[in-house]
Amino acid sequence: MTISNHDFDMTVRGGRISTDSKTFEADIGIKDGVIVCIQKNLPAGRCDIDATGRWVLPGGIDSHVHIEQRSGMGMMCADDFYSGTVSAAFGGTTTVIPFAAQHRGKKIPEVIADYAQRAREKAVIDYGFHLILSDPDEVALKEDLPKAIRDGITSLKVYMTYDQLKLSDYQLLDVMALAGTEGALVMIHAENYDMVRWIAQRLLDLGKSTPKFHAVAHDALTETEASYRAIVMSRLIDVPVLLVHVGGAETVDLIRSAQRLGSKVHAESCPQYMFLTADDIDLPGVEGAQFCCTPPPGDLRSQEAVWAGLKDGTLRLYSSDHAPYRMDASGKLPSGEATTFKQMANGVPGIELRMPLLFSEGVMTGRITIEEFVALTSTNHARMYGLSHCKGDIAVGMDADLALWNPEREVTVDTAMLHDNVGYTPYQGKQLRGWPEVVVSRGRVVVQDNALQVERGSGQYIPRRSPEATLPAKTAAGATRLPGMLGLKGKAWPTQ
Ligand code: DUC
Ligand code: ZN
Repeated sequence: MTISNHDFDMTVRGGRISTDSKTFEADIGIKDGVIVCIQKNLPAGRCDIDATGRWVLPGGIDSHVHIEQRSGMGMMCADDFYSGTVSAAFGGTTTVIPFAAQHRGKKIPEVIADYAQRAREKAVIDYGFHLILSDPDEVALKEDLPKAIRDGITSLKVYMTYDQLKLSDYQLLDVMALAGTEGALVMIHAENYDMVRWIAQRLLDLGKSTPKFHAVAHDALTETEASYRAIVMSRLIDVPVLLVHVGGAETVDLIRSAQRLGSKVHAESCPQYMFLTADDIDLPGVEGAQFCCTPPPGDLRSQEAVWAGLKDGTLRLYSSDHAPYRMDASGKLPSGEATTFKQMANGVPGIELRMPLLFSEGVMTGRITIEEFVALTSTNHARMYGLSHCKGDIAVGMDADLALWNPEREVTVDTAMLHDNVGYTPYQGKQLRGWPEVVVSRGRVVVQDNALQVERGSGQYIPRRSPEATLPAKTAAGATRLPGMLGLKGKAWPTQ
């Protein structure tokens, strides 16, 4: 076949392409935002990107980001849909899935419409939404959620802790059952509410209230207990669940064992559990608040467990859980120097450094392969969240979402080089090797020459399909399927 140079809006030529399964050298031809040709020696398109010496990877998908969202405690994130998506793009990410967050008493359709409008005006890369559900009442379960899921919000996030967000076990079962019927995935923040509350109260009674005690209150066992409970509930209902931001070594072991027994439990971890420890929080005064996320970073053993879990597939997703709060009264320090660990906003920024951190510390050190990197940062997210028809791969017919990495570029992390609106980074001073220098989203150059190349609002909403985990399961060879409790596995549950 002869291919004329009028055939392509864009070509990316001379690079080394990696997907989650293979690495090869070829050129990429793009038309109307979609990859239409992958082969060697393509003629240049109207826009021709020289990828010589670059690793051409699928654009990242960050499926756990808090953007322009008010926390359960009422704090507003420092990033809006513009700064959040710009920052994502500079770090090699071309799709984000932030949350539309329902606060109690708010109507779900209004919540979704509000987030959709704000994102439409500001996002520079493509996005979907998960729904945070804090009020699963009858209208939600019978009308609003089925409609939201049909409209492409195919994942629901629920909390087992936090005063304003926590669902009871009864409510969790309701949500899981609904998700099972409608083909949605339930994402779970798993921590034992009363264990955290009990430890926290004792610390406060003893006058131990500075941010470093956050890591004491949120003991890793609180995550393990709640994760176990969530897994058992998922077995009871026979519905898949996804445990988000897993940080504890025992929790990783628990998930691995449950998966080996056939439980439909999936899991995610984040940079803060691989590159930070509780020692980072142990700073004088309120300084440690910069490193406080929930669950908090653990110890070196838990870091190793997370790395091992990502490597062996126990943890399939590597997301940022970007939760941007400034070190001022708007977020981390509502009571200034007197702020207690109970008052500060929880979360760390990471949307821009998520991929560079793993590229440098994982791929360039040989801890993971480049294909594993692609799977963990992009392809698995597309599969997990119903985007694999258009995102997460370099193949003909897929959206032209690409990041061209320079594996030799050395970067010393500094807050000033980042594009978020947080004012600090927990990774300040870290030396990284490898950086995404050109980022393409749906055939548009988004980042090049260290500058943003697209307009505010040029990202698109992507309605998502049913997550792969919710489709009929293929039993892994050798896996032992647990019998459903009460002998009801696979049967329809009464809905009235
Ligand atoms: N913990 C959460 O539960 N949400 C946002 C960020 C965090 O650290
Ligand atoms: Zn969470």
